[in-house]
Amino acid sequence: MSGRSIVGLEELVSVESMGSRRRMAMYRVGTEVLRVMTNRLLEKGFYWILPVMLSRVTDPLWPDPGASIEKRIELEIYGERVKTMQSMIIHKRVLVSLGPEKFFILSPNIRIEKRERGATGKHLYEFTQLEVEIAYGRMEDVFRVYEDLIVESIREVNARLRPELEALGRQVKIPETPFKVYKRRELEGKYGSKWEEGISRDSSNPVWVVDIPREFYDYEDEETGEWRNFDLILPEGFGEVISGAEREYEYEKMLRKIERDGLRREDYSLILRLAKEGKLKPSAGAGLGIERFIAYLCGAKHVAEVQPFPRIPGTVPPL
Ligand code: ASN
Repeated sequence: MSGRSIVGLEELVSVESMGSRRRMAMYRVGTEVLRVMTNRLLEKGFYWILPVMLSRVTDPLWPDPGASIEKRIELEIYGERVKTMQSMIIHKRVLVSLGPEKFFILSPNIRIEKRERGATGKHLYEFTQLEVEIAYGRMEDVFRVYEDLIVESIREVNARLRPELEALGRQVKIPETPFKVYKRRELEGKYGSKWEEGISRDSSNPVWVVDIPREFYDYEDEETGEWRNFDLILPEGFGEVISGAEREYEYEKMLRKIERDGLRREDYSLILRLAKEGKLKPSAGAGLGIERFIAYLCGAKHVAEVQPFPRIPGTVPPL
């Protein structure tokens, strides 16, 4: 999965290989994953909301130590400054408070990652998250939702796409549920700062990791210092595929955290106003990186292999 040169990658995802047997099998797996996941969520009563891509406010992706953004894109429309979407987290928080209490969004994100990230095998500068948000939800509710989506899509892919899996020379076994939960501190003790790689290499089932210091919107228990947030780590070096959390909803606390992070409070004035008026509901949610999950099922060498129009950091393809 890692350490490939960008030159090799460009070849791997050239326009000519767009319709190869291997890539066609990947698109088929992707189609099945999207079918199963959206169907399961609809059966559970989630609303299906369509995404937005330009907005006055987006996810700051800061101070997440895992983020490595080279450039934040802002442009002017109708005389106003807008940003391209880094994640719909702020939109999800507002919608879950004022609109449907549980919904999902297939949300395209633009994150201009540093060039070096082209070689990790895991990063794209355009990708899609399957975002979920549940009013008054807890982390465990979100765990159960995604465990079901993951298990059912693997089951269906294995049952229905035998020729495709054969072409890919790959078959992922159905994971055991519930997935194990590790604390980030315990993994740091064992693996140091590269805990994600360590646990991904050493486990054969996906695992949840909780309590990861990051953006202001994730809930932090001020008494214990623990964050009520999580990542899901896939095995075999595929690494993180879901991030999520229970959310902050109290005005004073959010304001304090926004200032602590050195962010501009004006950027978050809407969500702050709702919090101040007591209209921001507690919620929990997460986003699953669709391309990463498909890449895992397909045993892709680089996550960009599952994209017909690959978005590898550091490269700008013809299409
Ligand atoms: N989708 C993530 C969440 O719901 C946020 C992110 O992508 N940074 O927590």
